[in-house]
Amino acid sequence: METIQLEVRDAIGFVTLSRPKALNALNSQLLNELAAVLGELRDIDIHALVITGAGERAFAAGADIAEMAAFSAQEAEAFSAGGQAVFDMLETFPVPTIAAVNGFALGGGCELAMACDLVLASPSAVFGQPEVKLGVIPGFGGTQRLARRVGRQRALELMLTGRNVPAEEAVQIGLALGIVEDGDVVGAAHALADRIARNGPSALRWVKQVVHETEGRDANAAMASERAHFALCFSTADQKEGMAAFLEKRRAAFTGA
Ligand code: CO8
Repeated sequence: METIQLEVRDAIGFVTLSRPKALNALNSQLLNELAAVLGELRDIDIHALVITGAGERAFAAGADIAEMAAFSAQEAEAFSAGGQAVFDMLETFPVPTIAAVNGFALGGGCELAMACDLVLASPSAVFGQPEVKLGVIPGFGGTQRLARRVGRQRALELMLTGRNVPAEEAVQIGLALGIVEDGDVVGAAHALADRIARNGPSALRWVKQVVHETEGRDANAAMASERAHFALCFSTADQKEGMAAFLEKRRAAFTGA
């Protein structure tokens, strides 16, 4: 792979977007390679996935403007569909995903971060959906995911002005979970992934599944899904172990069974 680096360490997948000379802009090659890596990682037993950008300056400064500049409407639709499909793969990835945002996360870069479950930011991180400045709109899920994160009015303000959002504001409005003051966002993501991985694996998978699958569904259907998955937990050995460990005042030893 030329544009994606993958490392698996401590049962965590670390995916690095790697086109640092173009501030890790998302071109077709990178999106295809990201899809291939996510496909490979689905078959590996990992606890979590961390995504970051190579270099000091950017997570990803957007979809690749040089590639898009001469697109026809049909090519634009295909590019948008491809990006949406990869980000959907990420959003529904079976284990928790963490974006470690180490600089610019603009346009498609911000959309990529929002397709992850949790977003950690370095103090220098800058978010935004500046597409309107280029005469286009977000095309990799931003019109949907930004409103879900920050609410409709704030999302519209950000997409209509295209302005940059510094890390501190990103946390205030719920776009990012927190700022990693020493700047080691990948280290902080690793620590967060380890903390999450102490919990029951099936419970983790089902929390994520219920939250995502019930989005936009009516309240009764959503509650029914929560109930069904809650019940499913009681067919696992991990539920018995987790509750026994609590009652015996010891730490649970989950096996994923
Ligand atoms: N695409 C391609 N190349 C880029 C991009 C990008 N998005 N961003 C930066 N680069 C390149 C620059 O062209 C430059 O290359 P070179 O050295 O060859 O001239 C290199 O990266 C370094 O960038 P700068 O010199 O501009 O660095 P600065 O520190 O001066 O500025 C910025 C950094 C502010 C991040 C600036 O590069 C910038 O504004 N970039 C574009 C940000 C942007 O508008 N992103 C949104 C793109 S649109 C989008 O993402 C839509 C997604 C949905 C698509 C749907 C499809 C149809």
